[in-house]
Amino acid sequence: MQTTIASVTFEHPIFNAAGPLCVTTEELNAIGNSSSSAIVTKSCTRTSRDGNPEPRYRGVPLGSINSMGLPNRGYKAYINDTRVLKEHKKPIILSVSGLSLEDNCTIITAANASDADLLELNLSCPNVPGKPQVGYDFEQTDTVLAAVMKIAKKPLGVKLPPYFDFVHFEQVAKILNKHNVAFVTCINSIGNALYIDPVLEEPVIKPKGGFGGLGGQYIKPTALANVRKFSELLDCPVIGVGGIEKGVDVFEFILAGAHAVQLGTVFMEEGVGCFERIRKEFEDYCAKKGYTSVEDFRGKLKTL
Ligand code: YRO
Repeated sequence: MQTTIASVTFEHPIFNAAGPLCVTTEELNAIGNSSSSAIVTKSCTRTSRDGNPEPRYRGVPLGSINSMGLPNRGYKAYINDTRVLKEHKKPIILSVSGLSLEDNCTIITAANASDADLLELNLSCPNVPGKPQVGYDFEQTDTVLAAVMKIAKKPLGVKLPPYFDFVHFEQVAKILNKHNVAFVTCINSIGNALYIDPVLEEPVIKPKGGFGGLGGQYIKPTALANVRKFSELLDCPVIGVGGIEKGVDVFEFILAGAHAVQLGTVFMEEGVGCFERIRKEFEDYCAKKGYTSVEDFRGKLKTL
């Protein structure tokens, strides 16, 4: 069940998403010691950040909502960690989320000399105050990619927000193909949802009046749609993320065209044990279907 992305081989297609439980060195080592097939670091900024006031994450029956506010130790700490994390002998993916184009360039230049195998640039980030996040502003997406692709010496992919319009899929894909991004990870959480506790008559998280990114079961069909569309339109591999919590979910994402998948909410809720559980469930499901490699069914969703 090996899979390859930008010439980097993964023992199986299931690893952690940037965000949950990947901020501290201890958490990253725990992912290294788990059945996760790679180690993805929390999106880093130029300087360390405490993030938003708590409560800022809440698991709910069908998923999660968060407004963490990018708590992280700053890029130098993660670049240092790559040297130690290498001992786990699995791919290391450095997630980059600078708050300006200049910061992204600084971080990527430093990452060129790290032990990261792949760089994942988070486009769900405000780059210019008053403008939408980069991923929802196609002019900015084009400008940012033109600049970062010039300096990246490691394979650089992008993490995308969800899209909901066929014309948007086509416009984004055209830009990503033009810049030869190494891979695309979709989707980030569905932005600015609101979850209300009717007993307390309050939102469940504190920042931003309760607005936050939606994850988990709520978003799986949107994630599958984004994976399907982009895997048809792009010249590079797609990594799927959004609402995976069982082995059969992994199967569905690969059927839709994913080369690998990442676990967000389920990892936050269950901890590192989710990687071995879901890997085993996925392998059992494939065995039952008579499939022995992901190429047997990747992208082969049937039509009605
Ligand atoms: O709040 C976060 O740190 C966060 N949460 C998500 O679900 N996705 C993200 O990409 C991030 C970091 C980026 C941002 C939302 C704070 C701009």
